Amino acid sequence: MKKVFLIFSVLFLHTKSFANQPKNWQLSFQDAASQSMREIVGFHNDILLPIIIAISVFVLFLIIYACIRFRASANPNPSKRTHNVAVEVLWTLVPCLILIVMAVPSFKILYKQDIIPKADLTIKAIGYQWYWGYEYPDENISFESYMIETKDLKIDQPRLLSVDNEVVVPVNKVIKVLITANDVLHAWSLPSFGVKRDAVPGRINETWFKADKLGTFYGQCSELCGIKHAFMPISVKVVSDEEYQKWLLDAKEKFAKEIKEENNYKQIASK
Ligand SMILES: [Cu+2]
Repeated sequence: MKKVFLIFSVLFLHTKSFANQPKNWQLSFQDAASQSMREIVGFHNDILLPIIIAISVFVLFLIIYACIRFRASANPNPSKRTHNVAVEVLWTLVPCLILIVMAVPSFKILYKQDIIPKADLTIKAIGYQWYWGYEYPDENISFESYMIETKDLKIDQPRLLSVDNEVVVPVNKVIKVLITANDVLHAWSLPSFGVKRDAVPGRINETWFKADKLGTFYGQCSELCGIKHAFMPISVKVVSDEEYQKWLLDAKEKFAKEIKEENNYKQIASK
């Protein structure tokens, strides 16, 4: 009994217990940390899954029914029928209706995600072979984010997902992400936020998310980009407003972009 309960809880209650990174033997999605992702998960669980299960059960029933009802031993003289208008109309119309039932909520979610609300913070993600570069254009911050090698991992850092410099964003704020690449195609993807966009050299794609949970969230490059494609993870740390301001002060020092050059230039220009 215990075993049955365990299997049941793994199969059906997994979304509750999973955190924000992939787990061994995981089924289905990671925990949602944004309204967008909750809508995607809801669409999958409440609309797609029931339809998939109903179709599978129906087709299985048809196969079993046909095998028994029309078996050779019970039908020495097989039926010669080739057409049935009613059945043909039905098997065309019903799938069309099912597709429409799926398409309406799907497009609704898609277009809702496509409209970027007024951003509280803009960050820029640049894909390189094989790491991510980040900029906070309004804060004059620019840094690179490399995966931490397995041998250098600290105890609570997940393998292949931890990076040296995480993106830090405040909770409950609209974050606009500008995404591009500097060499080949990459893709910036973060499952918990329901975000995935191609990083295309010479072009800027944009997306957004509003994280409503604190914590570190992990994603990976999702476009085959070369030999170390699997080793350029994305790590976003969602913190409170105060913590973000604190990080910002440090980051402006540590990751300052071209301040010195600008000052030098101003000094030279004023001479
Ligand atoms: Cu890549």
